[in-house]
Amino acid sequence: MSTDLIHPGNPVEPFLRTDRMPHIWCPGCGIGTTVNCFSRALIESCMNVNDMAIVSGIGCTGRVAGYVNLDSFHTTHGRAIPFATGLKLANPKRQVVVYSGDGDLFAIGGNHLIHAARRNIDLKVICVNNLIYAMTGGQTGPATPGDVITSTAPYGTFDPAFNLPYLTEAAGAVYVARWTTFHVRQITKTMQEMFSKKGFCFLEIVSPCPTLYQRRNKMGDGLDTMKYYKAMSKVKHGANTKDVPLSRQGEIIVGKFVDIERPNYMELMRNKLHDSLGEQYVETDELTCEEATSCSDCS
Ligand SMILES: Cc1ncc(C[n+]2csc(CCOP(=O)(O)OP(=O)(O)O)c2C)c(N)n1
Ligand code: SF4
Repeated sequence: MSTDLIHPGNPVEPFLRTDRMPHIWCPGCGIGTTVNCFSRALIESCMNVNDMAIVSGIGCTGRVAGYVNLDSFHTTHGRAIPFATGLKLANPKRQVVVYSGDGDLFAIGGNHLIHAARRNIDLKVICVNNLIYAMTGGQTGPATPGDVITSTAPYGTFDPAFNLPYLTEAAGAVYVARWTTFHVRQITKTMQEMFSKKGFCFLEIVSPCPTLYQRRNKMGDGLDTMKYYKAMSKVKHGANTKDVPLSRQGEIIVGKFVDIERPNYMELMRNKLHDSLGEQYVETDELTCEEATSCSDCS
C-alpha cells in the first residue's frame, strides 16, 4: 500500500512557509486558526496564488504575512493599507489582501482605513480582533471593550470602543462581515466571497489572546474562549451595524452585515479620465512597456 495514502500531506501546507515554523503564536491563540481558514479559502476558491499579494502591518497578527507562501509584505505599523493601495493601483489585476490586527488597522492605521473604504479601493481587509494590543504587552486598544483589565488600565477600561463593522460601513465599505474563530467554515466561506467581490471588503474575526487578554481578565484559556464564543454568538445576517458593538462578556452578533454595489476607485478614475480626455485616454494595461516609460514630458 502506498505510504501517501496512509500519511496524506496537510492540504494547507503548500500555502505556508513551513521553513519558518515553529511560529511565534502562543498556545490557544486564534491567529493560526484564521490562517488555516485563509488557506482553505484559497484552495476552495481555486485562486491562482500567483495573482495574489498579502500585506500586514506590525503585531502578532502582522506576522501572518511572513508565514504564508504568497507574495507577502510585512510593512510598518499602521501602514498596511496605503502599501496595499499602491500595490493595487500599480497592478489592478492583483488580488490584494490586507491581514492585520485591530490596533494596526484602527489606531495608528485608522486614517488610512477610512479613506480606503471611502474611495472603495479594491482591497480585501481581514482584521483579527483580539480586543487588545497584544504584541506590545496587552495595552488598551481602540477595540478594547469597557470594564476590561489591560496593562494600561489596571482598574478597568472606561473609554468607549470602536464598533468595527459600524465604522467600516460608515466609511464606505461594500462588504462587511464578522465571525469568531469558533466559526471556521463561515470564515472560509466569507473569505471566498470577498475574493470574488470588487471593492473594499472587510472581515472582522474576533479571536482569543489567552496570554494577555484572558489571563488578566480571568477568562481561562483558548478552549474556554471557544466555549464562550459558541454560547454567546448569535448569527444575524443583515444586522444593522450600529447594533453590533462588542462588550466584555455579552452577546457577539456575527454574520454578513453589508453586501452592496458601488463603483470602485479604479472604475471612477477610468470613467472620469475617459470623460475628460476622450480619445486621448488610453487604458494603462493597453500601453506597451516602451510607451509607458517613454513619455516625452519626463524623459
Ligand atoms: C510606529 C510604531 N508605533 C508603535 C509600535 C509598537 N507596536 C508594535 S505592534 C503594536 C500593536 C499591535 O496591536 P494589534 O494591531 O492589535 O495586533 P496584535 O498584536 O494584537 O495582533 C504596537 C503599538 C511600532 N512597532 N511602530
Ligand atoms: S500574545 Fe496573544 S495575540 Fe499574541 S500570539 Fe500570544 S495569544 Fe496570540
